[in-house]
Amino acid sequence: MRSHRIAVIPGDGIGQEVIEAGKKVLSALAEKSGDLRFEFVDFDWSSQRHLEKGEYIPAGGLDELSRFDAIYFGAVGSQDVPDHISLWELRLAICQGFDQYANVRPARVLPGVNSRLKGAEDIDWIIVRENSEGEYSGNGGRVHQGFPDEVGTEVSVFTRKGVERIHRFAFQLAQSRPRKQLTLVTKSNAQRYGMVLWDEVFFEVAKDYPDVSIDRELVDAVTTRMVLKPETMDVIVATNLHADILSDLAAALSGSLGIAPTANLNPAGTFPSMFEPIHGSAFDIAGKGIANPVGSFWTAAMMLEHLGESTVAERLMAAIERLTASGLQTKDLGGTATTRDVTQAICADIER
Ligand code: GGG
Repeated sequence: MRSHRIAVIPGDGIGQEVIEAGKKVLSALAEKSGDLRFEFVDFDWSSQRHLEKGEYIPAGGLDELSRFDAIYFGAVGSQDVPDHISLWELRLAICQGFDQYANVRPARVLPGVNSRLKGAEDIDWIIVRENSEGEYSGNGGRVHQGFPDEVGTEVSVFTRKGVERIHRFAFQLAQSRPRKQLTLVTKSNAQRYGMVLWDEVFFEVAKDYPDVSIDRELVDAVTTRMVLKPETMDVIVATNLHADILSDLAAALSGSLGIAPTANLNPAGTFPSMFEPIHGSAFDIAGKGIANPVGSFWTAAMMLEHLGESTVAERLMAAIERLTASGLQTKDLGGTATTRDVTQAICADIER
């Protein structure tokens, strides 16, 4: 019997609904396999907990989490807590605490999904987001708060180590794909220090991967290329902030933010990696039972792949594609199905 210990942090809003759905799907896969077991341990780390106890993660919480094989995360964000507090105290505390420096975001149009973008069937991208530093270094401050001469600074920090390791990761990922193509995205015309370091290190690292074809874009220009020439791109590497924005665009072009998955990887394996749908807590639709759980299913497939369960991951991806192709879709995709309808349908497919 193969067994995996999974820490489950549904978090806020629809995170709770889609992760519950994802657990059902993982349990159905384990049941069907017969020789696979998941041990789920639920953590109530959320904005609700912060409001009640003054903390998202209890003392010793990260130590406890470090003993799991993987983390299955929902979403963070609440109307009752400022976003910069919820994000930093939960999601970023885990990503940065566990050095999950490689954030991997695939985008493609699943069968049956109407993307509205002409040529969207050519979207087959993986966006690699630097996930540990840059614009998310937490470096800055405010003085003279509330006065007319108030100042706020937000300093991006790019280290050679941080830049080199994400480029190497992106090159190796590109190398593993049929097209072996990697696009570097920066804004080095306007930002002449950290972004130039990004460019320079990229071209140094490129010498070690001669089989990968490379090109380079400014972040503003790449948005038009993503919309107008989606077929010309494969793997894209960008900074923490740029890739966050580009991956939301990629998800929308592929049909819906509700579909897209993310892996926050600690490639060295010294800490667990964390898997989450890219969407946030979407509190406008939370509690209505209409959230699209497909992003959490695809996320589960990425987690299975990471856990060495490639065959089960493939089985799940095939079931996801049959599900979307069947036309049973939630509101974000133009359908009327509920989270429960979609979850029951995929579980029934897996159990068949
Ligand atoms: N599941 C992803 C999530 O909860 N995201 C919340 C969010 O606001 N993220 C912003 C960011 O990661 O930059």
